Amino acid sequence: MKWYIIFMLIGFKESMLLKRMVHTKCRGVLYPFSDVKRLQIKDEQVHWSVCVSDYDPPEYNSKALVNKPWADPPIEDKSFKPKWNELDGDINRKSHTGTYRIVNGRPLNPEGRTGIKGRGILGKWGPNHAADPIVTRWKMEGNKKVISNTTNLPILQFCAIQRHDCKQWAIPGGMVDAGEKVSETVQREFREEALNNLQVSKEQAEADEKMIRNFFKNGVVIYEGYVDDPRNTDNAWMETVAYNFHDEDGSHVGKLNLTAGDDAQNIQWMDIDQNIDLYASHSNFIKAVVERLKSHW
Ligand code: RP5
Repeated sequence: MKWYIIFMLIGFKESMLLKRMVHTKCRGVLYPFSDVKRLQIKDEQVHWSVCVSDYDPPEYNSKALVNKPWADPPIEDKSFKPKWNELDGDINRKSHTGTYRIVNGRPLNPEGRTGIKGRGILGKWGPNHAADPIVTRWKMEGNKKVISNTTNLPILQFCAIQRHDCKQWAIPGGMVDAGEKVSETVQREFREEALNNLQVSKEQAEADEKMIRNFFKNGVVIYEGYVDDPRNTDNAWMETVAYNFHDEDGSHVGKLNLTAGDDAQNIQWMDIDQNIDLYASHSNFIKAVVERLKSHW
């Protein structure tokens, strides 16, 4: 075989591997907020295309979901007739990843096995849709951008919240409400989690409100798809649309004093580099923003 064909094949295999990176955060030993142990599987056993003949994970359906108006009924409920892979009334059961399979009446996680069946603590069977606002500004010293000594590139900051539930730092995202547009969710979640109780005068609040509404008109979609979220199961999983809202001169949302609210315990403008350790697959979304804005990583 000619040498260039060998190189092409190696390159092709590598790019396939990158695309098929397996989920890991939803394969931890214990399912979040429970004492249910996930069945431990190897990376090479994750995809459904690989036969694992004795795969029989435990089932977990949190009792906290019973009679919650935003949650689906139990899957065996005779009155529950979901329209999989479709817009089901106000509920979006379509996946950003394409058509997911239904096996024995249950939707199958498109990214493969997680070592647990049921829907855990997720409200919906199948995809659970969220939206993530990545609000960024440049790190400044006086009126100069701070440049990294290692990469010679400007350092970017994003609005990070510390989640109440697991204490991990994250993008201030949240679930898309039934019938809500994703573009509305990103703004609502940011307001609830990052702009709670701004202590300003009535006049200032009115001016800020106008500025915030305009600022959120200019989002760029950075990612649409599956989230490697610790709550995922074989039959229920998180998906998101992540938007970047960038404040180039720091005179818009970048100038506001952030205050944690709702699901957030702490909040900060966090410096971005390759060591950031965030909830679920949020670091991957941040990396996409870094590439977009050509900043330090
Ligand atoms: C993640 O969970 C999404 O990326 C989003 O940030 C978040 C939504 O869930 P809650 O914060 O509402 O629990 O998968």
